[in-house]
Amino acid sequence: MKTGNMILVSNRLPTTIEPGPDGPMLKPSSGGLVTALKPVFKARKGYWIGWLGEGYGEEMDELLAGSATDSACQLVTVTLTPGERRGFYTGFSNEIVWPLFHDLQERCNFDPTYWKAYVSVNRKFADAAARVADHGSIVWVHDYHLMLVGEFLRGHGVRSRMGFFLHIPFPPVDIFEKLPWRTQILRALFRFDVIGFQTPRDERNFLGCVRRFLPDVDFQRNDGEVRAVSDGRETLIRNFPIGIDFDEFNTHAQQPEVAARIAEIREDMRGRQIILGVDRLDYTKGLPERLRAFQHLFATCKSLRRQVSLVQIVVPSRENIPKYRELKLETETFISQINGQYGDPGWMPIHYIHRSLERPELIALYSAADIALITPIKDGMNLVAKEFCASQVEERGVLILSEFAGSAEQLNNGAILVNPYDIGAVADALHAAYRMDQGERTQRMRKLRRRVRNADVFRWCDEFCSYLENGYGRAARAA
Ligand code: GDG
Repeated sequence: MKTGNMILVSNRLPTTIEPGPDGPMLKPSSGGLVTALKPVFKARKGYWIGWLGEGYGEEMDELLAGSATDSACQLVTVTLTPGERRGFYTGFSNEIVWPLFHDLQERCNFDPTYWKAYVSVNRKFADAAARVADHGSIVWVHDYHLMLVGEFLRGHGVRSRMGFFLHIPFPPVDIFEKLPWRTQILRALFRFDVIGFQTPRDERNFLGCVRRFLPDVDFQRNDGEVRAVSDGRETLIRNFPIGIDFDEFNTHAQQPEVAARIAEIREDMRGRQIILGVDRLDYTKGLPERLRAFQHLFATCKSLRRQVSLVQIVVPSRENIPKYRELKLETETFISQINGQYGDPGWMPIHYIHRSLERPELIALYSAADIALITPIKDGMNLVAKEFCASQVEERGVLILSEFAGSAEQLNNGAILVNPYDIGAVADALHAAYRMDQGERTQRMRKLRRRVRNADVFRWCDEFCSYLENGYGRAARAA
């Protein structure tokens, strides 16, 4: 192996295996992490280590090699037994860390067998990374599924520079302290050279937890950078808000076929304003709260009936987890209730789409929308908010954004920020957005687009990798 390779480690690979009519087939994975990393790793050499999906056998390797031809990155699969997958993924990752880190402790199931599975699967990922690592490689581990990988890699004697980025929020002390394995996880994270978070709030929460549970760690603060020393090893802790490939959305939205599709969508909606929601089916995305606000809007403001429609795209997610199946049923029941209550033959209040759309169709909807309604009850960043802005080439859409999304920190200047639990305030924001004149819409959207363009995914990657490779950021490197 040549030196200088990037080894990226994440739970999922950018490609997933699924049963097809003629046997297993490969399809692109969904979700924010893969969307963010794909453009970055097209341009880099190295390895991407992850799980391919159920039903993987070695006969898939040839198919897999073909699927990676647009990237210089080689895909390496980690195979997991159904039991490992249940304990590590469904259990520890999605029944403990995901709800806890989104402040939903009442949804956690602190089953000790989940921890055992988490430890052993993290070791498996580390074993796979150790097989391809040498002293020149840099290792970048992603997200909450793999917080122990750094510790196991060091155990293998890997001395490469290693970084960890958390895509979801990091909770405050009084929530994190509920985790029975809190100390082991914090300790393991300090085996990395760089630990990255989405926002200053997450960074602050993490530092608060470290102070409380690892009192032996020393901190030095210099020019806004925090360096911590634990067991003689220095770790940089910093926030790196993730971005999107702005140019891709911006350019795509101007293609003639997308423009034609935008015109069709507008005609189908017969001049009504389009309110757009795009979410993975997940209880953190605030769908029931959003629907309640929408219902409240029609109940309190009759004049808006027949003037707006919500197009709600819900991408299937974690379908084998009972809580997610319950949420699907709850969402669908609520939508049909609202449509039944207010709709008539010429007007459907909510158009519900439960599938993943092709990218061009998604971009056409982002561009055609008059209002984007993005109201997670908590979210690490939320890329949909940024993709909406990048696709708004006519600068006519209004962004209504939850103040609990990481992206609110960067987009507060042009978006209307709302508390998603305050259904009256969300309904008021919808009303204000509906009535907003073109001048104000343009002014706000221009600010938002500038912000999203200037902090794109390439800059995020560059900044993180600069700290990872050199120990300092781009500004210091340029000086
Ligand atoms: C995690 C964190 C953080 C959605 N519908 C379709 C579709 N999508 C794509 C979007 C977007 C992605 O899925 C969703 O990303 P988000 O950031 O909104 O949310 P998570 O999946 O929860 O991501 C999140 C992110 O990681 C990155 O760090 O922002 O906070 O939870 O890219 O475009 N894609 C296609 N069709 C659809 O119908 N093709």
